[in-house]
Amino acid sequence: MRRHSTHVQVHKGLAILAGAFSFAGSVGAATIISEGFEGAANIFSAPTYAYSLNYTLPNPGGGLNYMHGGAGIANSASTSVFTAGSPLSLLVGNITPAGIDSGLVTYNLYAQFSTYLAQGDYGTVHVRFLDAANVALSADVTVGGSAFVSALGTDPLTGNRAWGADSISGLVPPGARFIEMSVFEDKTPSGLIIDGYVDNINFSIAVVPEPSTAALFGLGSSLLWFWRRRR
Ligand SMILES: [Ca+2]
Ligand SMILES: [Ca+2]
Repeated sequence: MRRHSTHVQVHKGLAILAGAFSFAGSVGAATIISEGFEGAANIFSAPTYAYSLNYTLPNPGGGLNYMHGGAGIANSASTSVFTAGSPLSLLVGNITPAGIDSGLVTYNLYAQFSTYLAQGDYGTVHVRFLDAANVALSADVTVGGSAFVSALGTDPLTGNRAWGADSISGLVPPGARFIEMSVFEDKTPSGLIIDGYVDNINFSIAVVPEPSTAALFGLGSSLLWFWRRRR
């Protein structure tokens, strides 16, 4: 009896999700940053390597180049930070202050990572939400980092490391008007170059359809979560 009731809830959840997605084409959405390091310059003014150097396994997504952290301090742990220009506005693609302040705008941060052999160098992509006065609203949102990069696969013959994609999504904090994006590049004591390899960084935002639908979307997700937990 109980089991049957849960089954019905699942179908409700799926129906609500389908309804929410059907609105997606008619509302605000924007890509704030999309950097593949293919050009002569990049928004982080970061140095790049060519995939043809074979410092890593191939990136399944293709492309010719990716960023690294440049020279660090020899025989010492060190960090370099590469920041994308000045703060970037969130008020693009029909995204409004009212939408953000009502908690109706979501973000997605995505990037790909790799590293040099077994050295343990790594990149971390940070996004900081800023208010109208450029004051940080919350702790940085991050992808990549030491744990993620150290878990990437290794070619048994060459020792070259695989590429892996990390992403995180959530709600743009009310009051946010800008973001600042930085790539932190860290090296362990071995070697000189900071080999936190990063490619295809993307940060996008989108409006959750409308208040009533948004509430239902949340409900649908909760029901799906509940259903999965029960399995
Ligand atoms: Ca690339
Ligand atoms: Ca290194």
